[in-house]
Amino acid sequence: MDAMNVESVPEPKSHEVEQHPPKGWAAGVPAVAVALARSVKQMGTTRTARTLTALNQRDGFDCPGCAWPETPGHRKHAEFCENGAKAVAEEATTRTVGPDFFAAHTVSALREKSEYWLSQQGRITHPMVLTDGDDHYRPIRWDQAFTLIADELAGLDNPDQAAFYTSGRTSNEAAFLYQLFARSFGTNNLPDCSNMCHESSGSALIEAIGIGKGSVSVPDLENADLIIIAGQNPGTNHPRMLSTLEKAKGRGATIIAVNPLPEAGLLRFKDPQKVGGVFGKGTALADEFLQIRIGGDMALFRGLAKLLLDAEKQNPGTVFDHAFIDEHCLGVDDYLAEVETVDLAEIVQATGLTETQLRETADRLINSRRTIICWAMGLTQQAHGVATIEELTNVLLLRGMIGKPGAGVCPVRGHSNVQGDRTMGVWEKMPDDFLDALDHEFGIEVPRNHGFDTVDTIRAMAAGDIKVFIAMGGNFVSASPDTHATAAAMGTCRLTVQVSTKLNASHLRSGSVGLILPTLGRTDRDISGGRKQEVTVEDSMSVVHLSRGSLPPSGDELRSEVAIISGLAEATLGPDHPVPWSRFPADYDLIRDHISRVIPGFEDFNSKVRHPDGFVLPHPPRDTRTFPTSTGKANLATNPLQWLRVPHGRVILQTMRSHDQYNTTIYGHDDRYRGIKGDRNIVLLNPEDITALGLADGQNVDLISEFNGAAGLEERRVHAFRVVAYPTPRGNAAAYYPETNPLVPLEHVAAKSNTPVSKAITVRIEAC
Ligand SMILES: Nc1nc2c(c(=O)[nH]1)N[C@H]1C(S)=C(S)[C@@H](COP(=O)(O)OP(=O)(O)OC[C@H]3O[C@@H](n4cnc5c(=O)[nH]c(N)nc54)[C@H](O)[C@@H]3O)O[C@H]1N2
Ligand SMILES: Nc1nc2c(c(=O)[nH]1)N[C@H]1C(S)=C(S)[C@@H](COP(=O)(O)OP(=O)(O)OC[C@H]3O[C@@H](n4cnc5c(=O)[nH]c(N)nc54)[C@H](O)[C@@H]3O)O[C@H]1N2
Ligand SMILES: [Mo]
Repeated sequence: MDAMNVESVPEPKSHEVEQHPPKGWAAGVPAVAVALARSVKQMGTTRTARTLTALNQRDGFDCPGCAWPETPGHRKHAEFCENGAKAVAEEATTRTVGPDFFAAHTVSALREKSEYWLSQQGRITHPMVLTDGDDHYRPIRWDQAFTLIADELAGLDNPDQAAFYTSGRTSNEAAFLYQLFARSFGTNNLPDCSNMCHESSGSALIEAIGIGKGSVSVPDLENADLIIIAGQNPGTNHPRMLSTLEKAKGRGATIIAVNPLPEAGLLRFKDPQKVGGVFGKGTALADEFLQIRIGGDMALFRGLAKLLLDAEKQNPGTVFDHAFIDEHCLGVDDYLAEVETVDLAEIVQATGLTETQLRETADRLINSRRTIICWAMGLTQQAHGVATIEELTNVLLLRGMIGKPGAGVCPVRGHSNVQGDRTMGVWEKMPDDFLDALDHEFGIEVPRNHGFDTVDTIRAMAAGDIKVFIAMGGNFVSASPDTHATAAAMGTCRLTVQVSTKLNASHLRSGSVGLILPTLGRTDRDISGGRKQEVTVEDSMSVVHLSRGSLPPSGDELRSEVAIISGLAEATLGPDHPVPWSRFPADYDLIRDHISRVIPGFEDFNSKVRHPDGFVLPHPPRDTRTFPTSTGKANLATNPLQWLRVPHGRVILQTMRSHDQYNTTIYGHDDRYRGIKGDRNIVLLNPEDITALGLADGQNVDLISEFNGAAGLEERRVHAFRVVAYPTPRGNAAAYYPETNPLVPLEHVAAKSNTPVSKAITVRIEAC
C-alpha cells in the first residue's frame, strides 16, 4: 500500500546525539509544524485534514493521546495539540503490516529491531499465528483463532491459569465485555496498565477519601488560587492542560512546579491556537519551580504540614479549616503528632530545596482559598508513592480543600480511557457489590477471590502458574519492569493472544503459540449490524462522552474490540451462556443498557451520553463532601517519613517519556523541549556528578542497577548509553522508558499498590 512500508524506515545510527539547551517554552508554531508534518508523512494530506478536524469534536472521536478533558461547551475547531496529533497520525497511518510483511521477516529477525522500527511499520491487517517451532507468523482465519483460544482455555486445570491484560485505550463498552468474559470464564486475573501507572493514587485516595478518582473539573482548575503540579510533565504528556493552566493564570492563579527537571511546559507556554501564542513570548506558567530531589515529595508535603501547624499555633483558627476537620476528618491528631516531630533540616536535605522555598510555599498554601494539587508518574512510581499521595491529601484536608469549587486532588491520568476501564470493572480486586451486580444482571456467578495484578501475573507466569495470557492492547513485555524476566515469563505460557493495532516487541515474545488479532482503533469507522457504532470513554475528570471513528479501516479483516471479545466469549462459553454475546457486535446500545443496570452513575446511559458534552459521574467527596471510606470520614494517614538517600558512587535514575513517543510506541528521536535529538540511549546527569564519577559528557557507559532482593544483591545492565550533561539535581539521573526497563527490578514495587518503582532505580555507571 505504501512505499514506506517495510525497509525504508531507518534505524537511527546510535549516538548521533545532538544536544541543544533545554527549551524555556512549550508549544508555539514549531509544535503545529511538527504535528502536521508527522501527520502528512503517516497518512497523506486528505486523510490528515479529515482526521484532525474530527479530533475531540462533539461529533468526532476522542483523542487517543491522553485523558485530559475537553472544556465543557467549548470544544473548538481543531482542538488538538502536537502530541495528540502525533498519536492520531500513528494510529491513522496508511502504512500496513500484513501477511507479506510476516512472510518477509522472521520473528528472530524482528526481535533485533527497535520499538521505533516496529512502531513505524504500520497497522496490523490480518489475524496471524505463530506456532511452536516456527519462525514466521502466518495468517489464520478468525474462526480458527477463536477455536484455538477456546480449546486452550477449556484445557486449563482451573480458570486462574489464565490472565487477561488491558491497556488503557479500550472503550467502556469493550472493557465492560472484556471483564465480563474473564469473570464468566471464572477468573479475576485482570492485570492492567494502571497497575504500573496510577495504582498508587487509587490505593491512597480510596483509603483517604473513599474514591480513587480526582475531585476536580476543568472549571475548578481555571478558578483555583494555587495549583501545585508535582511529578508531571504536561508540556509533553498532557499538552492541552497547558491551555487550562494559562486560563487559570490569566485569572490570577499561582502555579508551582515540583520536578527534578526544568520541564519546558511547566515554565512557559505559547498557545499555538492563539495569535499571541504564535508571535509573542508566551505565558510564563510556573511562578515557582521547586527543583526537588527524586523521591523527596513526601518530605516536601510533610515539611509544608509542619509549617502550616506552626502557623496555626501562632494564630489559632486561621490556618486549619476546623469546621471541615471536625465534621469530616479522622486521624488528624495522630497525624499532627507525627508532623510535630519534623526537623526542617531533614526536609531541606530530603528535598534539596531551601528553607526559604519551603516557607514561601507554605505561605502560598496559607493564603490560597482554593488549592489544587496535580500529580502523575513522578509521585506514583516510587516505593513510597502511596504514602506520598496520602501526605499531599492530608495537607489539602487540613485546609478543607476538597469538595468545594476551585480546590481538590487531581491525579492526571495517562491513557485516554484508563479511568473508564477501571470504572467498567477492569481491576483484579473489584468490590463485591460490583460482582453481585454482575451476577444479578446476567444470572451468572462470578468469582470473588482477588486476581493477579501486573507484577503478580509476571511472577505467576515465571512460576508456571499462568498458561494462557490474553492482552486487550498494550505492550506487556516492554511496558512491564524487568524486560528480560518478563519476556522469559511470557515464553512459559502455552498460548499468548494480543489484540493490537500496531506491531510491538510483545508480539515477538509469545508463548508456545502466539496470536495477533488486528483491531479497529479510536479513529476507525466501526460499522456493524448495518449501522455506525459509537463507543464511550471517561476522561481524567470523570466525564463520560461518545467517540465516533470516521476513517476507513486499514483492511477488511480488522474487527472491533467488541466483536473480538464477543466472538471469543461465544467460542469459549458456548451458545447457551446467559450473557447474549452474539447480540453485542451489532448493537452497542445493548451493552450500554447492561452497564446502566450494573454500574452506579450510568442510569439512563444511552440517553445521557448523547448530550453534546456527555455527563459527569458522581463523586461523593466532590459533590457533597461525603466520604465513602470504611470509616465514613476522610482519613488522614500517618506514615513514617520516607525519602531517598543516594548511595556513595551511585545515582538514582528515573525513567521517563521523551517528547516523541507514546509509551512504548516511539514516534521519532526528537525530545524537542529538552533539546535532545538523534538518540534515545542516553542518560542525563548533573555536570558535577559527571566529574565526581570520573566520566565525561558524551561518553558511552553501561548502566547497572543494584537491588537488594531476597537472595542478595541483584544486578541488571543496559549497554552503551551516552552521558548527557543536564540540569538535573545532584545524585539524580534520568533516561528514557522503555529502553531502561531491563533495569527495573520486578521485586522493587511500591508498598500497597504493587506499582513498579520506575522513577527511583539505584544505578552504578561504568565506562564501556
Ligand atoms: N505524548 C505522550 N502523552 C502521554 C504519554 C506518552 O507517552 N506520550 N503517556 C501517557 C501515560 S500512560 C501517562 S501515565 C502520562 C504520563 O505523564 P507523566 O507522568 O508526565 O510522564 P513521565 O514522562 O513519566 O514524567 C514524569 C515526570 O515526573 C518527574 N519526576 C520524576 N521523578 C520525580 C520525583 O521523584 N518527584 C517529582 N516531583 N517529579 C519527578 C519527571 O522529571 C517528569 O517530568 O502521560 C500520558 N500521555
Ligand atoms: N520504566 C517505565 N516503565 C513504565 C512506565 C514508566 O514511566 N517507566 N510507565 C508505565 C505506564 S504509566 C503505563 S500506562 C504502561 C503502558 O503500558 P501499555 O499500555 O501496555 O503500553 P503501550 O505502549 O501504551 O501499548 C502500545 C500498544 O497498544 C496497542 N494499541 C494501541 N491502540 C490500541 C487500541 O485502540 N486497541 C488495542 N487493542 N490496542 C491498541 C498497539 O498495538 C501498541 O503497540 O507502561 C508502564 N511502564
Ligand atoms: Mo500510564
